[in-house]
Amino acid sequence: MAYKQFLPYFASGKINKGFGRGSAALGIPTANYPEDVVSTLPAEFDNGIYYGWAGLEGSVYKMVLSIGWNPFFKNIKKSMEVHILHKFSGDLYGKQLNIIITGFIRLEKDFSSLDDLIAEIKNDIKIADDKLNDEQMLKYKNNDFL
Ligand code: RBF
Ligand code: MG
Repeated sequence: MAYKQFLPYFASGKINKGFGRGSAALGIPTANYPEDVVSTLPAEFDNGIYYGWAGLEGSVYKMVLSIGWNPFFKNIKKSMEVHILHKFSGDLYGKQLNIIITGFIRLEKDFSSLDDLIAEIKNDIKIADDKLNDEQMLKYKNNDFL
């Protein structure tokens, strides 16, 4: 797997309006990065589900990230979507989001139902929440980049 050579990976950009599907259909809102940030990813960076830290307006949160074509929804454009492990009251469109991707969870998959996709994402969130408590991962939390 090629992703290993790129971690930790630092990215930042302004949050774009996505399809709104994350909140509406899944109940799991995601902050979408604009195309210029997605196209900056190295070509060999594997599509998949990652975790790390998100910096937004001076606070740092745990996050999970999906990179790829969302096979379940058959997207034609590659996306880079961050789910922050925090409940926000309003939407985050236009805000600057800095992330450090510190670990890999799994490859993107297709699912036979929306419920299966949601269950898998909830499991990803649990894995991220847990892994980010490791000392090796916590050391990135105070990075000035965020
Ligand atoms: N979409 C897929 O088609 N397959 C996946 O395996 C998949 N895993 C995801 C894991 C996480 C942690 C998140 C936040 C999203 C994932 N998605 C996946 C993307 C999901 O379909 C997308 O967030 C919604 O379609 C909203 O754009
Ligand atoms: Mg989204």
